[in-house]
Amino acid sequence: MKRHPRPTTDTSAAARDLIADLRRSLPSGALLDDPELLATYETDITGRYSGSAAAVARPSDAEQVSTAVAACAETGVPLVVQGGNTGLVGGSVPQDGELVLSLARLDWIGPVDGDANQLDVGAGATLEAVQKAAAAAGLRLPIDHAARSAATIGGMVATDAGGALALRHGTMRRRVVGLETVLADGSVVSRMAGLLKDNAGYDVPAIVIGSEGTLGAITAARLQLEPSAPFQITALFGVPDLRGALDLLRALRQVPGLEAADFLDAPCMELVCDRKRLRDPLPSPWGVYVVAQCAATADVTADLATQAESLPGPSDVVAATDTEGRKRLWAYRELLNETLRGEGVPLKFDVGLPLAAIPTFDEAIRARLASSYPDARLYIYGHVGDGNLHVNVLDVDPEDEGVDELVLRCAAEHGGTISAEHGIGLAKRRYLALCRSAADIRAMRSIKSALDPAGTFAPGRVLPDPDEEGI
Ligand code: 2HG
Ligand code: ZN
Repeated sequence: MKRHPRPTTDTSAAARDLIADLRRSLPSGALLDDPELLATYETDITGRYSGSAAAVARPSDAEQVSTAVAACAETGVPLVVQGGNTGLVGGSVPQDGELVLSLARLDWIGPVDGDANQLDVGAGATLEAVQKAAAAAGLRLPIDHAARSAATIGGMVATDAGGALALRHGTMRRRVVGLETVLADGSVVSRMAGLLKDNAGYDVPAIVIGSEGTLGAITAARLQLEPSAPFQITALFGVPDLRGALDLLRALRQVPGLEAADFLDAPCMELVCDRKRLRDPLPSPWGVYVVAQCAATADVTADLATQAESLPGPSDVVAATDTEGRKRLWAYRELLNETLRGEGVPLKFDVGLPLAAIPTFDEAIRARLASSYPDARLYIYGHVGDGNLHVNVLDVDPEDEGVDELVLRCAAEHGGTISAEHGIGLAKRRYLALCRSAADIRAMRSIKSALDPAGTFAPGRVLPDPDEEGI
């Protein structure tokens, strides 16, 4: 079934009015409408989702964002907020001639507040730039993922991004102690004081975080940093299967400072080694590889070794404490995303499961996919420590929604969520009811219509259309 046809460019009168209005009200260079320049904003990183934009607005401060949002509300042209365009669920790809509101130019990074260990940043600052700013002050932003050089803080807050360190440090939500948001009427809600205790009224920022650009445009955030740990160790383990990985996780929880436990299955390891010309990490092959990391105030190598020896089943391990060595071990896991993109258009799923259900989910998904799509290639990896599995399916028609339903239904049947950290976007909105009750979805609709009654922000994302055949 084709669900994401590429619409023709919208030349409607409303779009023309909007473009004329924005030309008048934004500084020159802040509006792009040359079709060639629009192309990179119109397709996502995987190539699965694309659409057409009326134009791209590139404001450089919150006031200009407010101007652009108000112009959209006035002319009735919807908009989609875009950060680094690294999303995987079609959430920030324009549809049917929407305005792309690119916040990439809001890339300022303030000075570190050394009293509170907090940092103000613009929505367009990349994760990597903010990590570097924190490090320069002897601190750390403990959130990380492989798209760090392009993903922006605004996008990560909007999707409540997770990543490898969520096991100990939580998702983006836990880092945000202040937020500035432009709402659909152009008004700006600014809560940037960074107060750790502040319960005056409803927590508007808490609702905006994770709303995937459907409730407002995040223009700035105040982030909580942490002291950096003097000792870090990364270990790559081989274990027979996911049950072995869970045994390992249980043991690793005894090691001080455990902050990440990612994994990749054997086909992932074979593929990444082959395509990226990496040496096998361990002398013999294993069914599952776990990349774990501890950050502590003292050397925990001995604790790690003790726990590794205590495992009930066979295992092997290689570890590094120096930066280069640790990077080399993470490379097996981190290079997977681009490796898979190099194989075609991967169908990507980002499910979350109760830890105990991981092995049975894994068995079920392999069996169901093999029976319905015998030619499909399946790669499973992700963050075993927090139950977040990235299921990637290759060699199937990217327009075939049957795979989506099969994977997401399987996650829901195992007590999980259809979206752990990538969001719902366009990709999964039809399936929201698999893991959210009717009452829950009704409450979400009420919030959406209260904050954005005209549907200016990202229509059709997250919430299923009431008239769409949902699941
Ligand atoms: C990761 O954990 C990211 O590497 C991206 O969440 C996963 O591309 C993916 O499927
Ligand atoms: Zn991930």
